[in-house]
Amino acid sequence: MKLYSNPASPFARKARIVVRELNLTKVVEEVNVPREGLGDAFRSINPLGKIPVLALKDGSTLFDSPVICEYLNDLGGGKFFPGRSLLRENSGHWRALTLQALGDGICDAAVARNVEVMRPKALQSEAAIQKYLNAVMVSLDVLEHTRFTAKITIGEITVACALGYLDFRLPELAWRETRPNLRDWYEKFAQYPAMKATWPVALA
Ligand SMILES: N[C@@H](CCC(=O)N[C@@H](CS)C(=O)NCC(=O)O)C(=O)O
Repeated sequence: MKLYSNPASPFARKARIVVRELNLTKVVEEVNVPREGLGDAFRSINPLGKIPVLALKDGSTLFDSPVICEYLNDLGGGKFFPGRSLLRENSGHWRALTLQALGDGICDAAVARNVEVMRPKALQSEAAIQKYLNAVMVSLDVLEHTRFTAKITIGEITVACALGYLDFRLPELAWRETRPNLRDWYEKFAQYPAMKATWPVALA
């Protein structure tokens, strides 16, 4: 099967980490899609024009990153999506999915902010830029007070990809300065071989 991705995408990085952690590198071929290959040029593969996409052997395609990661987790017998429980809703399955949504949401806001600042100055909306930045900052504050354990779920993977993306695209945020717990947690998480092997790279 083929994983359409590129080395700058934090969403694709989640799937690329799961592939490595579950030893799926022999069955999942990574196909690099450059920036100019996205949007309209990519709609025949994903109508939304976005990566990541997982193209299966039977011709079907899966997107977006939460769906792909769950599929890969099942395929590789992983435990990144803990089982459901209604007894402790703030742990296990629902916690992992909510943490994943928070990490993905940080990336969505950071990407939207970057798109806005790349527009001609006269067309930029300062209010929109501030709104996106607020979403990132308040989410980081929530993560600073999140208790992380040694258990790694799709939530932790996504948060780590989001922090890596902020370092890559928004280093001026200096998010570590006021968030020592998150800084220490990320410093350890960033040592995993799958994190190191998927470090963001600027597109040519
Ligand atoms: N919710 C999607 C977001 C994917 C996404 O935004 N991908 C970006 C790359 S980081 C993309 O392909 N953008 C191209 C475009 O919007 O034209 C997911 O989780 O997979």
